[in-house]
Amino acid sequence: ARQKPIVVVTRKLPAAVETRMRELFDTRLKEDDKPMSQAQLVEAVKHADILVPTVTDRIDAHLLSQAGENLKLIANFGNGIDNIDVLSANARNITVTNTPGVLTEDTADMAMSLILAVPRRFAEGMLYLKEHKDWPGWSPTWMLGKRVWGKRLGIIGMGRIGQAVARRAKAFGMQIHYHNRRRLSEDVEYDLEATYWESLDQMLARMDVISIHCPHTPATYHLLSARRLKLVNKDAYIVNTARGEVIDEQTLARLIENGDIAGAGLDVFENEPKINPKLARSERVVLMPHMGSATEEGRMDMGEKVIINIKAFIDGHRPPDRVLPSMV
Ligand code: 8YV
Repeated sequence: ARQKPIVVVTRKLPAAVETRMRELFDTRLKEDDKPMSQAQLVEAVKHADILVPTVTDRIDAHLLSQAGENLKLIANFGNGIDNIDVLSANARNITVTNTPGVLTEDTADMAMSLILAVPRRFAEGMLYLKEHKDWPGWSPTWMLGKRVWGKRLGIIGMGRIGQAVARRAKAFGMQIHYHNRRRLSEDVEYDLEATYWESLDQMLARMDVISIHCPHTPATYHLLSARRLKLVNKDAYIVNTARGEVIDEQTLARLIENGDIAGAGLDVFENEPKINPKLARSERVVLMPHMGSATEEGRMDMGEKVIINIKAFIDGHRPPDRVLPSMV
C-alpha cells in the first residue's frame, strides 16, 4: 500500500478537523494551543511532506531553505498568505494553497459589526455599565454617537469580503464607495450601487467610514500611510479586519489621540499580538483580538478546505485553492 504522506499541523485545530486529518493522512498534531517555536518549525519543514501552517507562523525564505526535499505542499489554514513567502516556496517547487470563500461572510459580519459599533459607541456603553454600577438612567444628551444610515462607506479592496461588506452596508442605508486595483463589472457595481474611485487619496478625503479589505502584500504595506491618513476626515472612522500592516498604526493612534480621526474598529494589528497602548486606552477605538473568521462553522469549513486541497494534491490533481504568484 502507498504510504500516507506526513502532514504536520502547526496549531491545534478543532477536534473534528484533527480527527478527519488523522484518518486520511499520517498527521502530526500540535498538543498545546501555542504557536510553534522557531525550532519546532524547522523540525516541521524538515520532516513534513505537507505543512499546514496558520497566520501565526512565519514561513519565510530562511525557514524554507531548511526544508527537506519531501516538502511539496504548504496548505495554509487561513485565507491571508502574507505569512508565507510564496515565491520562495514556488522556486523550491512547493505548492501553496489557502482557504478562500469560506470565511467571507463571517469576516464581513465582523467588519459590519465594527462599522456600527464604533460610531454608535457600543464598547463605551458596555464598559460604562460593567464598570459603573450607578447608572443614573437615560439622558437626552448623554452617550451620543454618530448616525450610520446615509453615511458614505469607503471600501478599500473590493474582492469577496469587500463585496460582502458592501451588501451589508447597503442594507443599513450606507452609500457604497470603493477603491480597488480593478473596477468591478458594471452589473456588480449596479447591484451594489457602488461608486468607484480610481484615486484612493480622493476617496479617503470624502468618506465617513473607511473599511479595509485588501490583502497585505508588498504593494499594500502601509497603504494607509501617514500622508494618506492625514487626508481622512476629522469625523471619519477607520475599520480594519484585513491585516494590521496595511495601516501605519502609530500614525493612526496619534491622529485618533489628537482628535484628527474620530475613531477606529480594529480586529487586526501591526505587531500582533502586541497592541499599541495608545489604541488600547482610547475610548474611541474598539479592539477585537483577530476574531474575524472565528466562528465554529467557519473553522470547520477552513479545515475542510485544507483537507480538500491536500487530497487533491496527493491524488495528482491541481489543488483548487492554489495561491498564484500574481496574488502575492
Ligand atoms: C484566520 C485570517 O483565522 O484567514 C485569514 O486571513 O486572518 C484569519 O481569519 C487565520 O488566517 C488563520 O491562519
